[in-house]
Amino acid sequence: MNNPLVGIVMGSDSDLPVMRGAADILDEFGIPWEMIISSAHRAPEKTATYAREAAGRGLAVIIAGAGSAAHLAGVIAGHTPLPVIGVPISSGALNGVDALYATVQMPPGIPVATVAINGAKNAGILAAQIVSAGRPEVREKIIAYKQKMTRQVEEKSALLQELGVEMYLQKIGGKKA
Ligand code: RP5
Repeated sequence: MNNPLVGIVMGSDSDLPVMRGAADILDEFGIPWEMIISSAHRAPEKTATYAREAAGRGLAVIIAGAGSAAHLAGVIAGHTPLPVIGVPISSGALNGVDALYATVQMPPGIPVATVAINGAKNAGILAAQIVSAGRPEVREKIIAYKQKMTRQVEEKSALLQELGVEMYLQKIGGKKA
């Protein structure tokens, strides 16, 4: 796998600190990706062209992250047969609730699989799960990733039994109090 399988699109460079979370987790799964900045509002032609050409270029999934009146994922979904994952970005006065509603509330016929506000990491995992259909080596990595999370929960619980609440909180710096 060398050619990008996942396209990561974001509305602005201000979305990059969040959207890099998708690229980072795709790297963990060994899935090649590409990343561009485009905008449903500021660069509508570029966005439409990218979406129309994506499947033909071999992409399997598109992740689209945008804030404010976030139409990016929906517009892309309208121009491609590929599955589109939307990431509502927290920006501006409404802290991402505007982007969440704009991304998730798609009309029947044009789905956008919407993750949480700033949920780029989950978008990357979902993209990997989609890509894993027919790619057993990716499926294995996803299984191992989930097993690792389960182990971590078990280890934390065992440590909590051992240390008790106060010492456990001290150990983690009280950061989850
Ligand atoms: C959206 O507007 C972008 O996706 C970004 O989240 C938000 C603000 O964009 P900038 O003004 O920072 O470029 O289109």
